[in-house]
Amino acid sequence: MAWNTNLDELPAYEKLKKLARNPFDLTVPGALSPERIKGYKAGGAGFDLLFATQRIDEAVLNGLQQLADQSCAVDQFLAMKRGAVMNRIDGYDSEERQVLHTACRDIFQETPYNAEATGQAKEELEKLKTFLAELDRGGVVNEQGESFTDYVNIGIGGSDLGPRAIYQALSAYSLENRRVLFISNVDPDDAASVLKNLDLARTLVGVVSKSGSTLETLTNEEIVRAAYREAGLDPGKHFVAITGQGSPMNNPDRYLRSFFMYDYIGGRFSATSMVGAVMLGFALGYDDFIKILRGADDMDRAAEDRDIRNNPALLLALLGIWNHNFLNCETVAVLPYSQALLRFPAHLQQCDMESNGKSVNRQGEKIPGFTGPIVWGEPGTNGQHAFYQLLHQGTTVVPAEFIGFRQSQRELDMQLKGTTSQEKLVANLLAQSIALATGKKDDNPNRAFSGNRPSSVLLSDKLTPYSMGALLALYEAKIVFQGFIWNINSFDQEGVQLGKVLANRFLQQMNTLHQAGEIDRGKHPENWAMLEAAGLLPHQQVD
Ligand code: G6Q
Repeated sequence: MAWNTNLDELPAYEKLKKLARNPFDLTVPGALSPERIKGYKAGGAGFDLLFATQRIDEAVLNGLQQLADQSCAVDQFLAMKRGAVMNRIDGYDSEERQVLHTACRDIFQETPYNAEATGQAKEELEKLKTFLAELDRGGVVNEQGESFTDYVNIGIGGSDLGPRAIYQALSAYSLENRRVLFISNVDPDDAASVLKNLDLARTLVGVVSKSGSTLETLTNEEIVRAAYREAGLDPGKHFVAITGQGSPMNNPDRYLRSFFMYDYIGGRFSATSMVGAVMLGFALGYDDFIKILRGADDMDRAAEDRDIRNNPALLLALLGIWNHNFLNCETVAVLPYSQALLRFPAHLQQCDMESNGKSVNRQGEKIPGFTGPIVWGEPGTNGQHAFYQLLHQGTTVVPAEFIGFRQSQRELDMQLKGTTSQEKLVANLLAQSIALATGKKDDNPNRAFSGNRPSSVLLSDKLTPYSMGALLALYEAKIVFQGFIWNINSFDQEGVQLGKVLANRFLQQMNTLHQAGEIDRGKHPENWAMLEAAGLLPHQQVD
């Protein structure tokens, strides 16, 4: 089959459509047999994917394998790794870029897939290694000769979500006396709350913006620079830039150090580039950051396996397509049974929905079926005491992706009533997966559970820098595989660009108000009307 074929034109599509009329019934007594649970297990890079609780059987699995083969999913993934221009729409003005986030971690082999991009990644890593070593041995210190203990990350979207999720996930591994805080929102209270109780003198500020022109980030940078000047400190001795080469922020005179990421790395896929590296290197140390890259690289390699049973990212992508396009489930819940993964669903909301929330294919034609689902989630067991009611008994079926670990990260745990807290956590995860699948009959309709609510379970030994890297890469690969199979461009974000333009238009109008200039009500009258309705026009200017 050729690339660039719509899902519904692949031969396996019709076959799967037929199978979807009568999907595997998980509620039949004995359906979730020990053999099924044992047999429906895939793995790679330290993760097991248990998928017996999906509404599939061998025929569906074969169909999904065919879907992967016919859409050339793995070939497209390999082409992406080698540097094909994947970020494009044929015949229309588009970004026309390579997609090479995998090159950031393809640093362990002698012959990387894309030597140029991996060479650039290695160069930046060397710069970072030197900088972190200087911080450690007191070569880079503040004006008083003291070491830096805090780091403020200023960035938004891809320059915030992934790195922040990873930092939170791995805070158990933080170096002593190192703390990271984040400012992302243009809401002035975000910056204010971080600046409160912060010892600016001992803080490094990482300003992260690939474009170097994002309103929120530039505004917050100026707020923090002003705080430094007010405190009598030189921002040039505290501020570090992480940006695209050639961006307006590429001005080393204003920064203590500048680190670069490149055009071919999309913001939401940039956590393993310098975008995440500088902050995570500060917090965890260089070696632990490299372990994140190792885990990601191992998962990137597992994603090359053509057998879906050996490729957890591809299998997760296909199960998602089965639930979404064939069983018509519109959302997917990502439910980490790990408090440290608190922000991981937020990262996935961006990475998945910004990538696959598209309506036209790679030829610019309207897509006939569904593309990306709505992605959401919260850690368990907290979620169980909240929205799981709807997962079990709501009128909408929400497929779930559970993520769990056999061991906790920290030492503190104890046996209570015969089990540790970690065991209680994992037991809850497994119990939920089974209960959603099998349901429960009851004469009281309010206490009956319909079952047949699909889920998968991703399990690893422990949430470490290595497994965090692997988990990140697993979801990145899942998202790009789905995009390939839907024949969409997962790598642009016109909807986000639109937001930037719209905000600027409003801001120009509000600026006119500040300047007490002429208001041209004929231009974007809807904006003026909204400002007025929102009570944001000064009285004298309301006619
Ligand atoms: C990610 C998006 C978007 C981007 C932010 C920040 O893929 O493009 O979330 O990361 O808008 O952009 P900058 O890094 O350029 O400031």
